[in-house]
Amino acid sequence: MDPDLISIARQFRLDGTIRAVEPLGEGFINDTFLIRTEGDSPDYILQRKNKRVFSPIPAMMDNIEKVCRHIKAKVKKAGGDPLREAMTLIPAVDGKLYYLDEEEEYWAVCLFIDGTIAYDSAETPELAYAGGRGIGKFQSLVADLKEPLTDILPGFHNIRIRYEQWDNVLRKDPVGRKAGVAKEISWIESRRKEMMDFRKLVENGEIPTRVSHNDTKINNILFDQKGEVLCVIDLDTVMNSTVLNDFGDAIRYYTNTGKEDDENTDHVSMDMEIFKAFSSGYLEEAGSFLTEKEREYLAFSARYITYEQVLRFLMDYIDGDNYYKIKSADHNLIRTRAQYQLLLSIEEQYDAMKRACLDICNSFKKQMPGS
Ligand code: GN1
Ligand code: MG
Repeated sequence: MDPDLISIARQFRLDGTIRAVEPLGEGFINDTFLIRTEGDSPDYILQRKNKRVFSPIPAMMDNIEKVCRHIKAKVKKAGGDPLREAMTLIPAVDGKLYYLDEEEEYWAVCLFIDGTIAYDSAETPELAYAGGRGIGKFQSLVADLKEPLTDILPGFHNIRIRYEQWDNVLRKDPVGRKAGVAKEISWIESRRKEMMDFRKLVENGEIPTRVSHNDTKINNILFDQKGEVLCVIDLDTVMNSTVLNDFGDAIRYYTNTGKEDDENTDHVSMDMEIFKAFSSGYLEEAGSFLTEKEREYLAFSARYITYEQVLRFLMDYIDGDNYYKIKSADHNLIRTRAQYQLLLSIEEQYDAMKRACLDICNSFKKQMPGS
């Protein structure tokens, strides 16, 4: 039965009278709605959180609240507006950060920040540059968060654990799709070693673990009318991992000249100009706290995360489409092929990407007094 969205919205401490609750956006995991209210009262975002993906949801909401509180305090100190430059969670009437309905579904609400723009692609280098600054600034804001965060998705960007899941799904082949995707499977298998080599650097601490966002698609950032980043949203995946995952995931998304699920793979490639613009913005904010090793692996992180995404889409296809929302029976396979094309393009341009990162880092060093 469809949930009664208005009565669910009424379970939260909202200002004003609810006018309507409408679907919003195209997230692959949660279901998102806009709560419109009468008159001058603020509008709100309502989400049904996906409990098959995130578990336990109450711990996830605690993570989000800790991060928001931390960012708000800093925004306030800097003279900014904490209601616009950070997400504001709205508690349920009983004070909890979520509402559990009769179907055992979890719902959460946050303030809708009006007058902002969410983009689906990085249309210009200027936008990519602003996005890079936004992610870098987010990471620096949460860098000194002392409160512990629950690992809400164990192994999320951990390729060792992804391989365990992958080997399992391949062994079971639950819907008999494996034989039809032998070529695609070989794309994954042939790159195992280089991906594990990167992962080992994280496991042995050569690449440090920090608070990171872990899902840095461009539509997880709100821009203001001037094109500056106002607020980073979609904090479900905020956890401790390498910040390179944020950089890599953003590059996977921002630089793609095609769509994530482009049926025509000729459209898909890595746009070097967008790469340079994002990296410049990112390093302007994050360059000062990244270690030498992190800077060295920036370009590789784009290979790592794009590869992981190929694996995740293909694994979900072989598994019978249990994770990502799909629009057609072969949607996950289309996504796999499009992301693989992007991976090939990144691999081709890898040396130039590494050089570009080095040049940007060096140009900042020159600007710093005393260096
Ligand atoms: C999911 O929820 P959304 O659409 O922001 C996914 C990301 C993937 C992305 C693929 C929790 O993000 O990891 O990269 O789809 N989020 C989760 O576009 O799995
Ligand atoms: Mg999202």
